[in-house]
Amino acid sequence: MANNSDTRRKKVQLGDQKLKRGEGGETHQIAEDGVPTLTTKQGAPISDDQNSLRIGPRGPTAMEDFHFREKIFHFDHERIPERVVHARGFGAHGYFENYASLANVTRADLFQRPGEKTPAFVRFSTVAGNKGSADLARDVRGFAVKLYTKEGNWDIVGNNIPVFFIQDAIKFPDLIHAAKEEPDRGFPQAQTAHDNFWDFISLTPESIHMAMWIMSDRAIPRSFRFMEGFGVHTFRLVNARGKSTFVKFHWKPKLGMQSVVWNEAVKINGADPDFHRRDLWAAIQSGNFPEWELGFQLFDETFADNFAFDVLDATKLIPEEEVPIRKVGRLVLDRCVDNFFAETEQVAFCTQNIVPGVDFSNDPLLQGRNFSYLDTQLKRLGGPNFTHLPINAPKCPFATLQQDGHMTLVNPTNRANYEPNSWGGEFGGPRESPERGFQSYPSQETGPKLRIRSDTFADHYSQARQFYISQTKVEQEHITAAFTFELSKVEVPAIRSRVISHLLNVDRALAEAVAKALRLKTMPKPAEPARPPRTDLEAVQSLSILLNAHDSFEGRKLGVLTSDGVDVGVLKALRQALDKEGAILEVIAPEIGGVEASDGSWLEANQTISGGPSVLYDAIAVLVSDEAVPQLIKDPAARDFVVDAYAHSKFVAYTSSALPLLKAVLGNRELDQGFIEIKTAKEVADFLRSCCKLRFWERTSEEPRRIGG
Ligand code: HDE
Repeated sequence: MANNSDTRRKKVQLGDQKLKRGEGGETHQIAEDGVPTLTTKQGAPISDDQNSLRIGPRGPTAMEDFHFREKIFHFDHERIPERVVHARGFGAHGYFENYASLANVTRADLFQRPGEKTPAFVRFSTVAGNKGSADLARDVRGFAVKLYTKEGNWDIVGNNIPVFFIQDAIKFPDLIHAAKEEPDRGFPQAQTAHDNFWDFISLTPESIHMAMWIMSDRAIPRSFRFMEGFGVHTFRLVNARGKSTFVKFHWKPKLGMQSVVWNEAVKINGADPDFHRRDLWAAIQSGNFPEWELGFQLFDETFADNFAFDVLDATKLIPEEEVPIRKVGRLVLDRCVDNFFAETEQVAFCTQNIVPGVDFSNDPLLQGRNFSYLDTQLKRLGGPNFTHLPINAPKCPFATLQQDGHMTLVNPTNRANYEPNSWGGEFGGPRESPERGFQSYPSQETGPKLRIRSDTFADHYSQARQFYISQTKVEQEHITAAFTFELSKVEVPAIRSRVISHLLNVDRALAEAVAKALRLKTMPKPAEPARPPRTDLEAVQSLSILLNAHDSFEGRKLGVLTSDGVDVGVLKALRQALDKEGAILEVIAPEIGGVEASDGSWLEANQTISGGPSVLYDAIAVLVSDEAVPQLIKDPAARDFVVDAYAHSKFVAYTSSALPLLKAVLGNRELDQGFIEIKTAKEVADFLRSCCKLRFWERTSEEPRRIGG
């Protein structure tokens, strides 16, 4: 019988693996060469991990094989229930740095001292898809931040869209059932383009504002690094004197916002389903730490009473133009997790995790969430002691009188596990602190007990319209195309019509454009609104992605298609210019082994042409040699590389030798100003300046930047 135990020991790679040492006697489990001995969970050394124990070489497996049984038993229990929503997510560590003392508005400890850093963990996610779904689903993105403050963990469990579908938490299960895969068939997954979703939306007018947002490019972000975050609900801040100020939380990405286009999203999902997680991981690993600024929109009761909408209604936002955002600090993500499961999967965000100086509002969605998050962690993590997991434990001292339960790691060690108690000193345990402890804001609450929705929540269309007219022409075209795509996947014509009947209350031109694109035979009547939509809300710049772009290529990626004979001078100039801008260059070559450049030097490739399609890049350069062109013209992947970049309005740099490829692939289309020939360093600089605009929208839209329909 083969016994390869010698080679087997060498196979154990020490790598980054941290040696888990018991409390004593640890050294004889580690051989002299530093390689740890494989053991059972009980620490018993294992001699053979390749063969189970059996009776005779071809006989049955012995029950006494404790190593086999432990190994299989543990494997069988590796999975925990995935999150019922936001199952697919990706997390990273970092810190929040406070700019100035905010003691006048909040007593929250993390905001008291300028420059103070608070450790943070952030998990980004999609909502509808399962854990293994693709990153570029059209969906809301979760933006959940855990701040390990010196007075407890504070979780801001937000999204990348500032409003929500529903006004009352009791509708959440219905919304999510409708959005996720249909129960009889188990599909479609990670998609809202199906009957159940639009059936629910069309029967729930309060969701129309949010529907506008998810049909916009906000729902297909280029990367987590390029999206905004929102706390969504109105919260309270409370200062040391007990004065309360209402607040809405905003996260503003340092690199500005950017999205992809739908056709690109669909292709990215095939080319790299992990596009977003890879992007965040790569940025952090390379030291380009993603950053957001935290902003407060602060307002008082008088503003709340006079605002056109109810500040407790999560289907509404307060435009920045009406209540400006005050930047209070920055969030930096500078460390990837050591282990995905232990940290990203087991992190337990709870909206009710707040700290002294922050308080809830009566938003009925928030109130419902405060029940749901704690409850869901019990199911997911299997017991009440999930706070003992390192990712969930506070980093400040904590002392409770709670004890026992599954998997407890910390129990009170004092004699008294109750209070009041008369044990003094070390035996008595922790005591409450009226001065330091959390005080709920003493708002006056009275009224009859009713199942009712306030009248002040009844306007469902006005802000949907304001959102639409605040978009540039390109963005409006994308919204029209998104509605058309989604509704074309709906099989029941009556559902399509019902959605259009709502769009008629938002913007007639939009409704007509979608109806036409669907080839709807008869235009429905506008849905009966609970309250007539207002038409006096003006377009605001803050709601558009394109009007807030940063004019920068920092943090973006250029894909360079090369071949043998690639012009090494041009490539060098490109690399230098991109380095200076803080952008990344990837070399794409016919074979992964690389290419021989014009000066005979060897150039390593990052991707092959089929492995690195242009959808993975923000802009492309085609630097192939004359000799390579005939072969590339025949290669479908090389053709798609150019055609897709063209169709997705990307900037394309090229050397004159590559021109025949562009011409052959694009047929008789004119090379517009988005195509830039590069030879000199100045031309390379000009190309990069164009790339800062991110897309050459003129190619696909006649009036790319005009606001309003
Ligand atoms: Fe959530 N949501 N949610 N949600 N949510 C969950 O908690 C829920 C809502 C959000 O990365 C669940 O731990 C209800 C709004 C994020 O781990 C669950 C309602 C917003 C995450 C839950 C809402 C969010 C969740 C599932 C209606 C933006 C992922 C797993 C009232 C402000 C957190 C979990 C992470 C996760 C319930 C609505 C954001 C079931 C009942 C509005 C970012 O508890």
